[in-house]
Amino acid sequence: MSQEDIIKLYWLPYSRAQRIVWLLEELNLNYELIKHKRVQSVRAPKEFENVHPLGKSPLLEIIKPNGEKFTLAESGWIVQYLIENYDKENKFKPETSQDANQIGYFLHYSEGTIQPMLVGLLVNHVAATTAPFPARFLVKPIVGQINKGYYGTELLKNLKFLNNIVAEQNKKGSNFLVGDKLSAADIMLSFPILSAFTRDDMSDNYTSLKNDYPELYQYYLNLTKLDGWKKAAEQVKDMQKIAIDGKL
Ligand SMILES: N[C@@H](CCC(=O)N[C@@H](CS)C(=O)NCC(=O)O)C(=O)O
Repeated sequence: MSQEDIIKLYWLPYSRAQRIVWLLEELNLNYELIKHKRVQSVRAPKEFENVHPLGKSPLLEIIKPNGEKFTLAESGWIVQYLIENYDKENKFKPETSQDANQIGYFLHYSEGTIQPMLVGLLVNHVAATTAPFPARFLVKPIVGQINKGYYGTELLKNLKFLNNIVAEQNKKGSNFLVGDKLSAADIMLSFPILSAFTRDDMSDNYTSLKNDYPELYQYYLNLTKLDGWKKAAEQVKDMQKIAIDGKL
């Protein structure tokens, strides 16, 4: 496919941006990957604020042949935009209107519902592990209660929900979340699902996720066997460890 637009992706290690690398590979697009290390262990560098005021990752810049430039933020919107504008072979076109509805739901569900639970757990984990010495004894049980009463419990509810969907899909012979092919739903949800399985440590006593949600875990391992996933992993292997063919 001839591609006239210049596409630049601003990327951070272990971030939501990896799913955009994966989509760019699936769409067979040429792109420039601007990789930055995180600063203060988790934050994006200040330079990202020159691209978008909130300075998060992923950020995408599209430069048209006439010089017109678009800056795209929010991974759900970036995924939607790339598919709407560059999926010339209709690889990601839903087969039915039911599938379109379900994919649209997951595009928003990913950042709107499941991801905030993981962010809550991460913030609480940082609070519990970085509080100064005497306060730590107080902070730890408090955040433990918050996780038990909300973030952890809600995360488990969401993982059960997804596990049930994958189990139903498996019965129909599909390894994907919607229909029988890779969709924007798989691309978007790969990040929270991967985060849940690879960072069990954050969720206190919820360490048996792989055993409790086996279909979802196998689904995640299957994603790491796809060619597009592997090509995307190749692009970033100098800066992050990433599972390929089910192995880290
Ligand atoms: N809802 C946004 C979230 C973006 C976001 O928070 N990205 C993280 C990386 S996964 C980030 O840039 N963190 C560094 C920081 O906040 O300084 C999206 O889906 O793109």
